[in-house]
Amino acid sequence: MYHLLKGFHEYLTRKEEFSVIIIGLDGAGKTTLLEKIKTLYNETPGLSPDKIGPTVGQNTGKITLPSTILQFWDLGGQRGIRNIWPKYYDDCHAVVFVIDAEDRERLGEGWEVFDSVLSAPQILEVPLLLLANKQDSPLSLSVEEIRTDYEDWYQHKLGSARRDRFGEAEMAAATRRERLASLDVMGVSALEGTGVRAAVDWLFLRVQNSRRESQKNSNE
Ligand SMILES: Nc1nc2c(ncn2[C@@H]2O[C@H](COP(=O)(O)OP(=O)(O)O)[C@@H](O)[C@H]2O)c(=O)[nH]1
Ligand SMILES: [Mg+2]
Repeated sequence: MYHLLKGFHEYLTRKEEFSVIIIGLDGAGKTTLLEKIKTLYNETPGLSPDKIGPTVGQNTGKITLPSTILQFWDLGGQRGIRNIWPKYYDDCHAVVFVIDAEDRERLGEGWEVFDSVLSAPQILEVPLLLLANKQDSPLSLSVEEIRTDYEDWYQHKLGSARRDRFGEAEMAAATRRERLASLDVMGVSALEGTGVRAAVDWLFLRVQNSRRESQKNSNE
């Protein structure tokens, strides 16, 4: 009887764990975001921004929400270590791409990398959130401007690709159009915490929904 009750209690209080990877160029604010999430959701606060150095390897953090645990992986963004991201793609339940909305000079480089994430086959079905970080800065592009900037960048790239390899670009364009149509972009300030709860709420809802989708598909 005890075991039965214990099992039932465990069933009721069971928490499902989901992995969320945080990627983007170095300096975009990924670690600041992760530490802010820890501070907002955990009893022991995360590191304060002045204690954060460049990320070598990865940082992790866990938060507990109703019946759910979100495990975050902040992966380094320097050029040499970006090639480890795909190793995490197979096991993640959501992807957060952080863009530095203040650094106009590196937006193109950011879009180049974002574009490869957008079209990575392992995560085509995985919820993807684009965060326009550093909204506290008056120099930052707004969410709308970020969206437009990416689309302009992409049209430009498509234009030059069309002249080179027509078929391949057309095919990739169809996949991307679909992905882009459902892409959510949110503005945050990892430094001040603005918009961070809204982003975590989004992740919470989306991982729950995509789990239900995959259960539905496997029952069919
Ligand atoms: N103004 C402002 N600066 C930020 C914000 N988030 C991060 N930063 C700064 O951007 C720099 C890089 O942040 P970091 O978290 O190390 O970026 P990472 O390389 O993507 O992990 C640091 O100087 C941060 O203080 C933000 O929301 N607003
Ligand atoms: Mg970092």
